[in-house]
Amino acid sequence: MKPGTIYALASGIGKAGVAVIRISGDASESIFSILNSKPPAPRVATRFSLVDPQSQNLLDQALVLWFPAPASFTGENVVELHVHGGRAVVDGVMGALSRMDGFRVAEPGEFTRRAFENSKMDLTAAEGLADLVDAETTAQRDQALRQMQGALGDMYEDWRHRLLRASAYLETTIDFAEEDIPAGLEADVRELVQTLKLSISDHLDTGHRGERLRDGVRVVLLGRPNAGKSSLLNQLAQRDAAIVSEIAGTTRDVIEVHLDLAGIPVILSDTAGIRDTSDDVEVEGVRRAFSKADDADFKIIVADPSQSPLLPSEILGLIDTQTLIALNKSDLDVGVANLPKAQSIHISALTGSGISVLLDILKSKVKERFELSKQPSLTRERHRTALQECLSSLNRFEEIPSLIQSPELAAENLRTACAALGKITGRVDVEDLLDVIFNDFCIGK
Ligand SMILES: Nc1nc2c(ncn2[C@@H]2O[C@H](COP(=O)(O)OP(=O)(O)OP(=O)(O)O)[C@@H](O)[C@H]2O)c(=O)[nH]1
Ligand SMILES: [Mg+2]
Repeated sequence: MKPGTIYALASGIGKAGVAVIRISGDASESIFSILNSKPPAPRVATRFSLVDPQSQNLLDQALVLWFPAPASFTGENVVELHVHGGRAVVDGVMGALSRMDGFRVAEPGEFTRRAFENSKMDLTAAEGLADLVDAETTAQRDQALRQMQGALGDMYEDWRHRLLRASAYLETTIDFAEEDIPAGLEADVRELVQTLKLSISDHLDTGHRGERLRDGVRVVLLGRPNAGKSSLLNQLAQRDAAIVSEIAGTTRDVIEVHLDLAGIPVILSDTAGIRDTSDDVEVEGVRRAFSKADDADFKIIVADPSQSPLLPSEILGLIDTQTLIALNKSDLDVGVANLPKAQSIHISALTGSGISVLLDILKSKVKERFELSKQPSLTRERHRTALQECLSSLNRFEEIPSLIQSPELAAENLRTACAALGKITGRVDVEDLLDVIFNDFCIGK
């Protein structure tokens, strides 16, 4: 941990009713001697006149909270100053703090890092906290809160402890004569590993639910030029985000807007109309449209019934069971023939007719696949990589023909599997293994 007592503005920058300045570290308490006071009762808001120790100018009348270590966010001595949120007040107080002995401005994330280093939270909880601050929709908030409260960390820790226990049992057999090894040990350990592998695979296989809830479900609008994709994007976003014109090939770059559908964040992309063209910029636009289609969770194909063919083969090829077809320009009343089997809705991106039906269908599709599940979902690539590492070690473990014959190799594979899980929560201490051996070990003699 980098030394020093750190301070920072914990609330947003700019004029506000109240601003909160947070101070953490051994020297936090020295604030009170400068204010010629003893620390107030812990965690009780107390009014103080904040006076600049250098100029003796009154800086503000503030509410002050004192959290003595270890019962604080960081686990260190923490002081919170709730000052009036004007620029001059905040600048004055921050300036006075900068002149205090041992005080320095906190680096980004340093309070949370200290909380982690003082075992106030594991890494997944710290990540949950970061997500909570970024959360814009209710589902994002719920998922982040759950993670911050340890739902994900507890699950990974439970898995790791089960592996540690298995590994501890195997390690002890290394010194045993074969006849002293309890019958059934090999089968028990193998069963435990198999069950755990299933849990991990299930968790990895939830269709990126947690990651999409964090980052946004990807919905992409695709279709021929002039079908009305940009008009539909503007309708759904309820603003003029993309240029609309009667010239075919207007949109070239991918245009993204963020929507909140039933609390689930959605990134809606408008793309270039798909057609064969010799215009280099448009060719690149079409390439990007196909690439977006590849990454999409849901595709909405926009079609104009007055165009023939309604959907050329390269667009028909993009349709899957989840795809919605928006038959646009319903205000023009053109008949529709030869519709593909996917779900289709009549809309008019010009008048807005049918848009709410389209939105409802999209909402229910998004909810069905991405709503917060009972089991906590995987939320980050970092976790995915570590879990895959863990699974590889467990696969290697399973290939060992006899655990009793090669206990060192078996235990080694379990240890690397544990270490991979430990990376997720930040608990990779070898002390753990010793603890398990001494506290939980009761085989044989
Ligand atoms: N009558 C009618 N015209 C529409 C409707 N939706 C879009 N248009 C018109 O169709 C033309 C093309 O609309 P855009 O939204 O630019 O179409 P696009 O699919 O984004 O086209 P590209 O960007 O060229 O691929 C514009 O003149 C729109 O005003 C509709 O529902 N009814
Ligand atoms: Mg367009």
